[in-house]
Amino acid sequence: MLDSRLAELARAAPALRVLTAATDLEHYGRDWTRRWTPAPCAIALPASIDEVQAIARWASAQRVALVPSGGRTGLSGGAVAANGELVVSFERMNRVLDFNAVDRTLTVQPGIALEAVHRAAAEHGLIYPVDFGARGSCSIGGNIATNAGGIRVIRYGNTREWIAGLKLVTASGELLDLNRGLIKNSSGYDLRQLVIGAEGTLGFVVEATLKLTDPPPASQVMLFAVPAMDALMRVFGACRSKLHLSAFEFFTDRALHHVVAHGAQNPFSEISPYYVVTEFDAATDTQQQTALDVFEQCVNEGWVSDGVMSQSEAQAAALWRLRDTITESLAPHRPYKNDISVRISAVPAFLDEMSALLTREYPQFDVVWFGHIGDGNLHINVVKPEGLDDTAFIAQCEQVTKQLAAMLHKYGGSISAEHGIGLVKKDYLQSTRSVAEIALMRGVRATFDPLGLLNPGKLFE
Ligand code: 2HG
Ligand code: ZN
Repeated sequence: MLDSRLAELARAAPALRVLTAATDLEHYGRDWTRRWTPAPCAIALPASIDEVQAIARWASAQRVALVPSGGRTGLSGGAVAANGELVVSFERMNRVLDFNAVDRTLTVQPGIALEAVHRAAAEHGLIYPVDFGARGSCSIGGNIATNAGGIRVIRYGNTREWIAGLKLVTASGELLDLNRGLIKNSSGYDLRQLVIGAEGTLGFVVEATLKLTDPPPASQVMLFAVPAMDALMRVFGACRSKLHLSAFEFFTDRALHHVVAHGAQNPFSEISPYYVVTEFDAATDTQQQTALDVFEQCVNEGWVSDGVMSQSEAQAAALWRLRDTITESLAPHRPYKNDISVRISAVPAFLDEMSALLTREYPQFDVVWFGHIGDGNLHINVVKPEGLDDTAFIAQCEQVTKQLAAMLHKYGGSISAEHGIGLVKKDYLQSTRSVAEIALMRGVRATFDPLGLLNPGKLFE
C-alpha cells in the first residue's frame, strides 16, 4: 500500500530524493524533545519549489500527512513525525538566493542555518539580528514556523519583525508570494504574518526574504552575581534606564553548575543564587563609564554582589558561553521544559508566585531557571532524577504545568513564549488563548488545509 503510494510520488517528482532506511526514519522523525518514537513513512528531500509543490499535490491526492523539517532543534515536538507521515526535509534547500543592497534584504531558502544567514549578512556589512544558542543547527524555516525569539529580542524583536516576504506552498500545491518585500502594504489580511508562528500548519515556507540592518556599535558584556530574586528586576531597571541594552538574560546557580560541569569557566569564587548576562553599547568612553556607574549603583544598593565586565571579544564570548550552553549542558539529563512569558511589569509578582509553586511542588527535583528576563520570558527546566522512568517523570511534571498554566492564565501570560505549542503544549493552549480565539484558529487552519494533512496533531487536534 505504502510502496504503491511512494511509487506514485516518484512518478509525480522523478528526481525527488526519498529515504526509507530505518536510521533515516529515526533521524528525521524526531526533534530535540526526544519524547516520541519516530515513525514516519519516508523522508522526502526536495531540492526545488517545484518538488515541494509536487509533494503537496501528491499528499492531497493520496491523503498522506506531511511534517515539515528543518534543523529539528525544536523543543515542543513541532517537527516530530510519529504517525506514518512523510517528513519533508528542507536540508537541500539551504542556499542564499539574493542580496538586495537597496532594499537591504537577503532572500534565502528555508533550510539555511541561522548562523549561515548571519555570515551572509556580514559579507555585506549588515546583520540579521535574530540570534540564539541553536544558531548553528536550527534553520530559518523552523525559526519562521515558531516565530523564534532568542537573546536579542529586547532590542530587535522576534523573527516576525524581520520577514519582509515569504513564498508558501499550500496544502493543495499552490505557490503564494506573500508581501513580496514591501515595507508598506495596506491591502487586507497579512497572510505572511499569519504563517509566521503557525508551526507549518498553514503551508510550507519555501523561500524567505529577510530584512537586514546596520551592525550595532561596539559593545561590552557584563556578568552580575545577584543575591535575591527581587533584585533581578531592580538591576534590569537600572541597566535599561541608563544603558542601550542588546541583551538582558538571567540564570540560576543550578544552571551555572550544569554549564561548568559541561566545560564552561566560572569567573566567580563565591556561589550566588542568580546571575545576569547583559550586553550594551560601549563604543565611547562615556558609555563605558556609565556602565561602571550602573555597576557601582547596583553594588551600593545591594542588588549585585559581584560582577565581571568583558575587556575583549574573547572575554565577551566566554561570558556568553555561560548562558548559551545551558540547553546543551542539560540535554543529557532529559529535562522537562517550560517556556513561559508574562508582561515585563508582571514579572516580579509572577516570579514570587511561581517560585513558591515550584518550591512546593518540586522539592525533590533539580529545577533550573534561566531565560530572557528582559522580555518577561522564563525557561524552567526540571531535570529528570536518575532512575525515574520517563513516563512517571513527565506525568509528575504535567501536574505542575497544569497549575503553572492556571497561574499564567491569571496573569495574562503565555504557555509558550518562543518554542511553539507543537505536541508538548497543546493541552495547555486554553490557558493562553480563549475558546473563541481557538475556534477562529481552527477555522483558519481548515481554510488553508481542508484535508488536515499539514503537520497534523500539532498546535491542536
Ligand atoms: C534558550 O533560551 C532557548 O536558551 C532554549 O530558548 C531554552 O532549553 C530551553 O529550555
Ligand atoms: Zn529561549
